[in-house]
Amino acid sequence: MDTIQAYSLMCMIRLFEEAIERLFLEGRIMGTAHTCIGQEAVAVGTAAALETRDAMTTTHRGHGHFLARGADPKRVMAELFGRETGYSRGRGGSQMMMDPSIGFFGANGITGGSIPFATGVALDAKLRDTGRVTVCFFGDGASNQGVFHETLNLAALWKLPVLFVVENNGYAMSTPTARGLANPHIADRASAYGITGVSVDGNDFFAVRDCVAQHAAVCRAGQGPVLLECVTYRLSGHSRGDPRVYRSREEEAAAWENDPILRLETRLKADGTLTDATAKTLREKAQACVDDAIRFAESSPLPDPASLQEDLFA
Ligand SMILES: Cc1ncc(C[n+]2csc(CCOP(=O)(O)OP(=O)(O)O)c2C)c(N)n1
Ligand SMILES: [Mg+2]
Repeated sequence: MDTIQAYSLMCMIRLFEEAIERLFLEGRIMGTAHTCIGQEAVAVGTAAALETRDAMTTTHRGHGHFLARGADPKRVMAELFGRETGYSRGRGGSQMMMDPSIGFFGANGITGGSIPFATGVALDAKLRDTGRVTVCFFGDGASNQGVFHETLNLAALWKLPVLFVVENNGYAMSTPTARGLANPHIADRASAYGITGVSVDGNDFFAVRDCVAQHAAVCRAGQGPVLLECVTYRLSGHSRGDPRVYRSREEEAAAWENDPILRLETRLKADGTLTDATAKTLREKAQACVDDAIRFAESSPLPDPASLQEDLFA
């Protein structure tokens, strides 16, 4: 993935998420969703550093990770619309999408739920010696779950090829990290398990990409897991309809100054990779891709009620 592709992908993810927030307000999609506006550089920077054979797992805030990994925006949107053409045939919605064919082993509505799951994928890679690295995304809130500590201990003990990527986006629902973490530097927790912990500017596409590439190589070389903290900011509310009463509009305005897309665009223009005109064209293409996805989803059939008991595991 070159930097122009990365920029296009980040724009598409942003526009996809903005569309979802709008579609909820208009009552065109149901249920709930958590958007990743402001965190696009983590998703795309990570995806840009991985190989085809690698794997990813995500959280409740996972559309960006999935799209960055190569998911079809049409099928992601169709899943949000509850249509048969969606990734889970319209039965799961926002937090229930996966596609093993692109090494994407799913989202998880349980805070911290993906941490042991990703580690299982990494155990499989180690036992079968596939050279696959698994990236496990989770949030600052999830890093307070017991399962985070249990899993890091085991992954470190067994030297599993898993890159734990914690997106420290400033909040767990309405709780700011300063009120939820005794030590706000999540990367420091790595030392408890004798593994490397690194903190990186999660709004800098290049920093994320290079850091993931460097530490994925460590995992791939059999030297065990690494904990990578990407410091970012959740520009969106926690989930749809969040009035964001727990933070000020001034704080948000300051965070928008650090918008990862704006930063990448400024950098690419400064080094001559991108012009105003090309940026405009790329954004228009990204918007067309999202509009196509909405059209595809809305024109897709709802699941047949007679198929309700298919694909059930109980
Ligand atoms: C086991 C469990 N506890 C609580 C919740 C409710 N919940 C959903 S998202 C969330 C906050 C997660 O915060 P963080 O891990 O920082 O992720 P972010 O939402 O910031 O991406 C909580 C507590 C849940 N889904 N699962
Ligand atoms: Mg968080």
